[in-house]
Amino acid sequence: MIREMRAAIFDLDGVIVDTAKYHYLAWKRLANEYGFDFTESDNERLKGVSRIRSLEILLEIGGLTFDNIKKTKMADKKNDWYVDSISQMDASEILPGVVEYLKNIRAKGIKTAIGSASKNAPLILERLGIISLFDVIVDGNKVSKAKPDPEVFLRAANELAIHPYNCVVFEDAEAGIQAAISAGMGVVGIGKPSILKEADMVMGGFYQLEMILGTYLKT
Ligand code: B16
Ligand code: MG
Repeated sequence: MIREMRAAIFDLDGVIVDTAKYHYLAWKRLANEYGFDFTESDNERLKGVSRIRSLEILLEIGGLTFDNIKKTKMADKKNDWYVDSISQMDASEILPGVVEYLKNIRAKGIKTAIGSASKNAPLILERLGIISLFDVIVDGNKVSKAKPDPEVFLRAANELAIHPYNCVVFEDAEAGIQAAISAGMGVVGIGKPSILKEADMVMGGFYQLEMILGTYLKT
């Protein structure tokens, strides 16, 4: 079945740039302050998950419970450390093949959007110097329901004025793949096929995407 791609919607963290390492260091620092460890494998559970839900998972791992006021303060503290790290980023951290792919599809008239859970998406895109390569940016500030709810992608399609069927989402997290499927969109997983089983196809990265420029082959 051939799906014509008229819009490409990109997750940010793990697709355009690898911010997971900065999230990890900030969450680990918070965990250590509260006397427990947080491993890289624990960090896998936070990919694509909202900031407050990430904190709840962290507290589950540490076996701790706090009220909402305390949780907000903890999440703010982690975010301050995270923002310090991402403020140092530059274009050298954009993942291989991303800029070329964006320029290629835009030259063919395909619309581009960001669909990210991150409330820091505009800051990251500005640091990377690629904000102008996107027609629309939908981030964690614009949506009330986190992935796997399809809200973030449906809002991007709506702002682009493209039917969801003609949108293809590029995602690295299982929750995001589910969100794209629920939105009725095509979905390309960026990462490992063993983890992103529900995607229509899975690629290691954008350097492997030449074959689906213009039209999108659903497998
Ligand atoms: P922030 P994505 C997600 O971004 C990250 O994958 C996830 O680890 C993070 O907790 C979430 O953004 C919220 O980020 O704390 O910056 O608002 O993958 O949806 O682009
Ligand atoms: Mg992601």
